[in-house]
Formats: sequence, structure tokens, C-alpha cells
Amino acid sequence: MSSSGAEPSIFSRIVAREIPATIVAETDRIIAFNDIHPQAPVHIVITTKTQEYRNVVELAAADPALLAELVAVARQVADERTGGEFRLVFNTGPSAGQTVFHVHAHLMGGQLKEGSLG
Ligand code: DGP
Repeated sequence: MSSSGAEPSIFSRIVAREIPATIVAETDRIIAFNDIHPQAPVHIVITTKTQEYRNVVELAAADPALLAELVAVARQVADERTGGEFRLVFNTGPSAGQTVFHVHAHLMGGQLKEGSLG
């Protein structure tokens, strides 16, 4: 639950293990799991365990150390799964394709699907 009292986001429900996901990495404050609609051979959502920040701009302003931790998890996952080369995308706002307003990055490795970013 966020400090604003909003309903738990879909990602908060994954953190709480209320809905299943394939979790690939986790720290005290960050979690990474396979995207349910992969756009690339490796497509992993990396998000904060709390939903207090809606997007990367809010996160960077309020807690840059947490953003750095998210990027460190991305690098670790990419080292394990993509040979260390990857795209890291933060959709920010509905017109940019953001559908879940709980800050998260898309870590993608390999050839993107037709019609995806890139
Ligand atoms: P965005 O459009 O940037 O807000 O990205 C949201 C992503 O979250 C989208 O690529 C699909 C993924 N997603 C949504 N619901 C679920 C879910 O229940 N499980 C998993 N694993 N991923 C989800």
C-alpha cells in the first residue's frame, strides 16, 4: 500500500506473492521478474518494492540511491542473462506507454519483437 492510500498496484501484489511471477532477482528494496508480455527474448520488469513513486522522475528526485540500486540489479541480471548488453526503458506517462504507475524499468536483451521500441 502506498503512503497515499492507493490500492496495491499489480507489482505490489507480486511483491506480496499474492499473484505469481517468475522472480529472477531481489534485494531488500528491489525486485525483478519476467514480463508477462515479453517484447524480447529477455524481458524483465525491475521495480521498487514499495509503490510510493509513480515514475522514474519521481524516484530520481526523491531517492537517487534507490534508482542506483535498481540499475545495479539491472546490470547484475543482464550479466547473468544477456551477456551484459541490454536496453533499460522507463515508460513515463500514458502517452509513452506506461500502464502501471509504480516505477519500473523494462530490461530487454536480444532482438526486439516487430512493433516494439527500437
Ligand atoms: P508499462 O507499460 O511500462 O507500464 O509496463 C508494464 C509491464 O508490466 C508490461 O510490459 C506488462 C507487465 N505486467 C503487467 N501485469 C503483469 C503481471 O501480472 N505479471 C507480470 N509478470 N508482468 C505484468
